[in-house]
Amino acid sequence: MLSPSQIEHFRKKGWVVVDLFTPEQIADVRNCLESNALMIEEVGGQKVMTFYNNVLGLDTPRDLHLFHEPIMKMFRNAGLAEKLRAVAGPDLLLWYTNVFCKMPGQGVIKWHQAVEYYTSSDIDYENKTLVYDEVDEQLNLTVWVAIDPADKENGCMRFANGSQHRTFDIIPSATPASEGVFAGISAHKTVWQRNKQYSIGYDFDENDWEVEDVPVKSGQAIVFTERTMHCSYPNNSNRRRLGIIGRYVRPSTLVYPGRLKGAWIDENGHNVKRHFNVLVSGEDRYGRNVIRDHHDLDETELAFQHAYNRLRLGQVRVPENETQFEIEALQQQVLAGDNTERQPNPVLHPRKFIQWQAWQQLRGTEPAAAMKRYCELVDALAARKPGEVVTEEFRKVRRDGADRSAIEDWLTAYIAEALDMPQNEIERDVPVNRYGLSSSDTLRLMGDLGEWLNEDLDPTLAYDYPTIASLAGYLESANAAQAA
Ligand SMILES: O=C(O)CCC(=O)C(=O)O
Repeated sequence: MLSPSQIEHFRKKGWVVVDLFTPEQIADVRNCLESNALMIEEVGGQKVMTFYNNVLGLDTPRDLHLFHEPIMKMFRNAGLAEKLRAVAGPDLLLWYTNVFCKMPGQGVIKWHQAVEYYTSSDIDYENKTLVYDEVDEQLNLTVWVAIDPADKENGCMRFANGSQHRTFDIIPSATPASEGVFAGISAHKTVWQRNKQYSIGYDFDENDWEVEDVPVKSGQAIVFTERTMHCSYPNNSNRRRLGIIGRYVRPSTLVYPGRLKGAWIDENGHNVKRHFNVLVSGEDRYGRNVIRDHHDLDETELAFQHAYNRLRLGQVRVPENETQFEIEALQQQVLAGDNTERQPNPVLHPRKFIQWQAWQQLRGTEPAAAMKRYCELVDALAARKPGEVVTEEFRKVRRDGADRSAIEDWLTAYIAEALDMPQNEIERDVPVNRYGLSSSDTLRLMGDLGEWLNEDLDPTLAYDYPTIASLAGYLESANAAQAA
């Protein structure tokens, strides 16, 4: 139960800290997150914890409870539901969870509210996430659970006391995307901002409010309302700050209304076809939402998802041989269905072409059959004895000793294809960026050229040798020097 003083605190300030989870319960969720995260290092060395949602089939830190039991258990915990009832009434649906991992060096999350959506740049007013009932009081309660302790140094939350009584105006396109609300945690920036140039801001000035820093211990949670303005400090420490949130609405609120019209992509670009809500307290008297206790993956799909995670997380290594192509093709067949991609040019993109062919051969294969074969292959790889030779070179497509004119031809054909231009309009002595090749196109070109030549090429060569002729000339002489 919440005590009368906690209820009073919540009503007055819009948030309250509660002691919720035991060290064992926290350890279960911490282990689950750590053992299902891929740590990646961004350009500039920033470490980021990334996740895959096996029910939605997406790289995202969102809604991991749909697949992972420890997270589901945390947010449907009876003690938590009892506390929420004290401020939110008897009937509650868990509709959303999200992981907020602030690694050392990550920045601020700026002031925002969570009334119905909190996209930072690509608000689509027609495509709302939540539609509240006209009669019922609006509610989208957040429970922010500290997995790691959070303090002012490693990025704890801050709240504007009493702000929950107002809805603040959104100023669209106010801020460059690189400085938007969620830019401080890059995993979230990419979800909310995607490729947009601008991000929203709120018509809110913290100097007009009593702002409170809210440090929390591991196992404590902060419960706050949909209108309470909140933000968090940057992580200036050398400690990780891992938090996970759950969000709760009344069953009268329509979650993802677009699905009723078959529109499955939410305002953040997520495909929510398999999303479901969980009734954590009371009853649903409306029947408006998809409500389930558990995901609907059958045994075959569950086995596939676990096998898929073993590869994604590097627990099982795939040798670079035909098996790799088969595994990749099976994965595409399961996740995307029959191949509808355009055939890549086999000379320009040999690896992509082999992948494309392998996928093409699976046309018409039922997902269940593809999943079973995938699991067999992964199980066989996992059963290999240590020391067994695993790396055979995948089919070499490149002719050895490509000379200058062969490389020039390859580059000309590649650029013509990338820019959709006739080859005879590409001049070999003109810097390629004059044709409008972006720096990411150039990076991709160098990767594909390296693959064709079967060697690792330094991408900066494209800047040192900016024309087709100069790059081909350099590569030919480097090749000759190596052979001598
Ligand atoms: O964890 C954080 O730093 C921010 C969390 C947040 O903004 C939210 O829960 O809406």
